[in-house]
Amino acid sequence: MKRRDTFPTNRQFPTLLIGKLLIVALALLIVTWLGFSAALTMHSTGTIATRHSPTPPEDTINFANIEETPVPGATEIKVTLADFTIKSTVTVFHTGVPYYFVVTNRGHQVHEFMIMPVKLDGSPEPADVQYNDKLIEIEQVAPGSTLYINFMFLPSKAGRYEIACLMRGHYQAGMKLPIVVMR
Ligand SMILES: [Cu+2]
Repeated sequence: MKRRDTFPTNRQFPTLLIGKLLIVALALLIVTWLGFSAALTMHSTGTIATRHSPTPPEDTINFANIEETPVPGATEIKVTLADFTIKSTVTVFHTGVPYYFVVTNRGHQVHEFMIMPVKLDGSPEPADVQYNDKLIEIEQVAPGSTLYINFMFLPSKAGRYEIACLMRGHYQAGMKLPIVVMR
């Protein structure tokens, strides 16, 4: 009977230990994150004294402002970002063709213009593949603004992709458009 009495205690011990370790790990993460944001804020503003808020003020958001002129013979592609859809006048592209992307954010929120690979069946790649093999990533397209970008798909980049916005929750809300790049 005595052994039975101590049994639950023995079983609880590793659970308690894991719980404590988790709390310590979480605390470390928070401290690291706070330090990281402080460093970022310092880097972007050059001062630490006036910035105590962990949320960056509006004026530190780096909106992309790309206004390239089209290369001769480029095919114009109109991409429309909205809350929360992506439309494009073309979804089948060819390698070696100069494209001129005109990307407009018609939404009320900040969006991102990204071209990232998907699997052959169209399902998303793991996050590291999405980021490592992305072809374009332009963050922070301001509401109401338009970007003008020349882009050519290299022959080695033929495959399946998505035009996507990976801002928090936007991809899940529908900001993805399958495209194909053919040789
Ligand atoms: Cu978005």
